[in-house]
Amino acid sequence: MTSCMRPYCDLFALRMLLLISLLILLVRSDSADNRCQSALASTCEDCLRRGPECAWCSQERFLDGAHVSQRCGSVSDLRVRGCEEEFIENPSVKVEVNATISSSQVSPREISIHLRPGSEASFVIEVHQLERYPVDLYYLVDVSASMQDNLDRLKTVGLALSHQMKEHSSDFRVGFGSFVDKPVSPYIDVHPSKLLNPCRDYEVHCRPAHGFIHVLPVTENMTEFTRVIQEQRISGNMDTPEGGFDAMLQATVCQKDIGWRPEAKHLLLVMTDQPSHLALDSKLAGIVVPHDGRCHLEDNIYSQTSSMEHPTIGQLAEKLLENNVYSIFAVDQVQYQWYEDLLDLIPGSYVGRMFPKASNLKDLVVHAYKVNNITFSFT
Ligand SMILES: *[C@@H]1O[C@H](CO)[C@@H](O)[C@H](O)[C@H]1NC(C)=O
Ligand SMILES: *[C@@H]1O[C@H](CO)[C@@H](O)[C@H](O)[C@H]1NC(C)=O
Ligand SMILES: [Ca+2]
Repeated sequence: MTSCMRPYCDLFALRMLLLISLLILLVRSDSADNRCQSALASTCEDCLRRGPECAWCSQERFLDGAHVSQRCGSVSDLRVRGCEEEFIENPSVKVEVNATISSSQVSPREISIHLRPGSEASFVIEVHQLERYPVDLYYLVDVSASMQDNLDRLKTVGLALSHQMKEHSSDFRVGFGSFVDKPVSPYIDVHPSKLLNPCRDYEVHCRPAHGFIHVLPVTENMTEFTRVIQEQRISGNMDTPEGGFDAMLQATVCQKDIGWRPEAKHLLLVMTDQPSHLALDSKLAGIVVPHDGRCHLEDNIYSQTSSMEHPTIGQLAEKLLENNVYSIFAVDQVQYQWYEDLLDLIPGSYVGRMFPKASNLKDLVVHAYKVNNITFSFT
């Protein structure tokens, strides 16, 4: 019975096809709009989270008087409803790799990612651990009076450490800087006779307190290192905590002065027998300007020590990360716990107990270096 002539059959089939496609189209756009408009989105972020097909119209007088959720919809829907192209917010997910910066250890070195709220992106990072990595080690030493023994031993220990590190590093360099505390009352005794020699009462000649002095830029010349250590003299101040974080921040951000090499691993070795002052401590001395996180070295001396607060731990951690500096706290047994509590707050840091006269300093640093190599962290 069904006798249709071929041309009509074809036409019928074509019509059916068109109808079905149209239906599919309708269903699809319908479900897209449903997704964008179900449970009224009241902000752009809300709307974009609904799904990759949802966009937001930010045009000022869009559908005057309509509920704000009407601004959310598929791009085509928004166009139809009269939203001008430039007001349709529909950011896409983009991962861009900057291939112009290359490195033998990590590739790519720079990735920029644009995400929309609620979306994901993935990328691959290749890490090649060089076996014998160039290493820069900066000794940041608390030279308050109680550190005399450690300082005395540092030149021999420093040499031994340097020899040992040559087994692990193709190119090992060291630098040196010292710190005490903010040289203002009440941290130091400001009696004129004590300013120049804070240790007068003990009939010892020592040098004035200072926030941070950068003494030796990172070098491979160990003779120079030894000479510099020999010249160091201790200092004195009044209260127990010292200005460690203040000095650490300078040593971290003053890249050029310190001489941190971009391709080397940066180790900041903090030797102290006391905890550090914290950000707000300096209010006691009337110092109320928050630390700005920048380098302030003038003639290798930290110039803002008496005018800026100590950095916060968060600020310090951020700067360490930003500059790829790993801190190693070599601290007195008594203060170990204080520094151990910092480990969670300062990623990539390490704390070790320093035995009297810094006798185990070599092992401590080598161990820190090895641990650090395994838990290679990146941001
Ligand atoms: C890639 O990095 C280089 C060096 O930092 C920079 O000059 C360049 O503009 C970057 N290119 C892109 C596409 O970000
Ligand atoms: C290393 O330092 C010493 C003294 O500090 C200096 O005499 C010597 O020339 C330096 N060596 C090199 C290779 O620079
Ligand atoms: Ca102090």
